Amino acid sequence: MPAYKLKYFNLRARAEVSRLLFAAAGVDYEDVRYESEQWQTEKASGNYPFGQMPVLEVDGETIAQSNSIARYLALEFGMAGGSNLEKAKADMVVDAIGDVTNALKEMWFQKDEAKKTEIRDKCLKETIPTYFSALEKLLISNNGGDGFFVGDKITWADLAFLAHSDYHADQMKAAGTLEAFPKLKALRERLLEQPNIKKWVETRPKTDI
Ligand SMILES: N[C@@H](CCC(=O)N[C@@H](CS)C(=O)NCC(=O)O)C(=O)O
Repeated sequence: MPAYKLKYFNLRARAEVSRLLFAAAGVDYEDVRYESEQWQTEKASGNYPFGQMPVLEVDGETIAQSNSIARYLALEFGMAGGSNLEKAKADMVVDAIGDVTNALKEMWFQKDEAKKTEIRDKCLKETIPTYFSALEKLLISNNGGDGFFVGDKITWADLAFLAHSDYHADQMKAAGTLEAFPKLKALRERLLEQPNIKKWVETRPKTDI
């Protein structure tokens, strides 16, 4: 097994899918978390391909871009999907979740409180229900929705969904968002019951996002 070092801020955000992959696969890695000040020094080092984090070091080689990192780990750990078609289906779920995250991000970075509320309402009334209905249908289309998004075992699509669904409880102050989507809600609970994932979620550093 290579020596893995995952570098990010002390946040779940863009690194958590990769951390969940390490946890689910039971693979050791160094979970490096920089404070903002340390990051400025790191950034100036020129060792970050896009001057941003997360990055993953694999035996000293650096990969940037959160989804590229997570996809690589999923491939390495056999959690990317079986056939190329399954891999594409897992990617599709991850990309759809990325669309929702982008919509939510607009809200987080909005300074004007009235606009923030407007975006939040749109997310809760339109974006999330639209995407979550589609995701629930996709889940149901695979073994009736009582397993995982793709194939018959956990892929990074499930973990991306798990990481994302935390944002709802924490950031949208809308813990009930999943109530309208019983299969997605049950998937979240099923994932949280997996011993490796459960252990990571219970012991990981507690952060706002
Ligand atoms: N597309 C990149 C975006 C990375 C990104 O925006 N990173 C932010 C933190 S979430 C960052 O490093 N900000 C500090 C900086 O730009 O100096 C990815 O998905 O990894």
